[in-house]
Amino acid sequence: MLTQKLQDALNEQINREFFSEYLYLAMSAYFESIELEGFANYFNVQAQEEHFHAMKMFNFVHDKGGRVFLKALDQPKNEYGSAISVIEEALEHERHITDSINKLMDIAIKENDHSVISFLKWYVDEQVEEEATITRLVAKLKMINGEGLGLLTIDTELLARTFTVPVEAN
Ligand code: OFO
Repeated sequence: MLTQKLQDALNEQINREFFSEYLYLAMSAYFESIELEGFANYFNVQAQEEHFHAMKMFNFVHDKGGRVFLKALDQPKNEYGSAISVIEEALEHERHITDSINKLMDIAIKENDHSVISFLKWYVDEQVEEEATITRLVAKLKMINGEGLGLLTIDTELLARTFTVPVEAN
């Protein structure tokens, strides 16, 4: 069983993960509109990861005998000024998600629910990787001033990214 407080907090996080999926799909669509298909692919894959994050939590709430209540998703931003501004906003968003996972963990600790604490450790670790990946991308884009041949080279590299279900989650 989950306490009401934990169930509510997990439901809020499920909404944030689905919003992340939606946000990254909007970013992917923006990159499609400016013909940067590698960046579009990167965010399309990122959106699939977010769907996985949301569903992993969705299933966990049910496994714990709780109830999932889906809420409305906010409208994501659809227009951006440049590739680098998208990546910087993605990094900002991931920092916000890390903060929300940490707050969720704080609640699980206060409620003394060891199964939720154990479950959330996967997300704590995942956020380290999420932030590191986007931080590197921001750094690379700054090195090339976010334009020209460097931008096209990174775009080509990002075409190779594919979604794979995390091994530890199988
Ligand atoms: Fe679910 O980690 Fe990004 O938002």
